[in-house]
Amino acid sequence: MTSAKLAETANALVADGKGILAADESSPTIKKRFDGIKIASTEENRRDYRDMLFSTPKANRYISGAILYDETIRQKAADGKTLVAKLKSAGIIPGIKVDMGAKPLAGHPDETVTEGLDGLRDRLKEYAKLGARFTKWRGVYRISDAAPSPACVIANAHALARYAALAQEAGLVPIVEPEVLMDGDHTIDVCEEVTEEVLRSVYAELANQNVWLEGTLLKPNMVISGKDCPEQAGVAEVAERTVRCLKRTVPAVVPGIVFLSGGQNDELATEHLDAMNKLGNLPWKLSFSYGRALQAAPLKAWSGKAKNLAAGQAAFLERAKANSEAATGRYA
Ligand code: 5MM
Repeated sequence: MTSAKLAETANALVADGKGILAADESSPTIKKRFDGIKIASTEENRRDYRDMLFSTPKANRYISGAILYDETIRQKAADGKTLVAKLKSAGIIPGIKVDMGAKPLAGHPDETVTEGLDGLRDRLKEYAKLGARFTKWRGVYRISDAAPSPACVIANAHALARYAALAQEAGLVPIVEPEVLMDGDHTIDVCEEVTEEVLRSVYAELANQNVWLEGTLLKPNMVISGKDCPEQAGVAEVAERTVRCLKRTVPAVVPGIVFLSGGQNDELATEHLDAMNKLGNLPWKLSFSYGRALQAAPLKAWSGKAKNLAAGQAAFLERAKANSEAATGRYA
């Protein structure tokens, strides 16, 4: 696959008013989500839930791509069609999470490094055959008095860049996801400082590994107050600081930045994205790659019951439409 193909996929994922559905919850995470609606995390329930989202009529007006988990990319829906085939026929680009999760970083209590580089070249080839056109890898950074340590920042940036280079070699667009968690009582100042340091290190490593930025997307956290910080920054401040931080660190040739929601409530995640786009004068597209902020409402409406399928899809479409409007700064 040529560079042109990588750029074409990256640009299609951030086409005007479109964003990504992150549905790549690993088994422990989807179990947590299903616990919330009191249904068992069986293979069949996971399949039906994801089929419900992917088959939502007209979703492709707002959703460009969906990130899958290893189980999902191999799964067939109850009607016998693969979930990948259903996404493709709905006009949604299939993607795949290729990291093997954040694991304890030796010598650094409470910090993690994301693993999964061993054997990645072969896994990427297989995912491409299964129909994936883009990939995702998430590095996780916790804020505390001692964290993130330089070791955590360097190790995760290195892994993200090694992954991105391998993904491009396989003809798959890498979504580079460095997530500074909102857990903690830190101020928005600290979040901005840490996010800037993390993004600087990520782009330095991407350059070291010869990653072609035009064929990548960035999936960062927003610059936001810690969840338990007594002073919560408002929407305008989050938007201004996030855009300032990104302008300082993310090269203009990157086609798009697709935010994670990170545990923000879904309405706020939409308002923040909208406020950023309303600022205008941005070198890249700013859109969404939300998991919880797109799925919380449909998960609740569906609640594991086939009779609620239409209600689940309506709730999903509503969040997708709102975020699509926010991705062009037209959310009212
Ligand atoms: C959907 O959740 C993704 C997978 O997490 P686990 O591997 O821990 O199960 C996660 O990477 C997600 O893609 C991003 O964090 C964005 O999701 P949110 O919910 O933060 O928007």
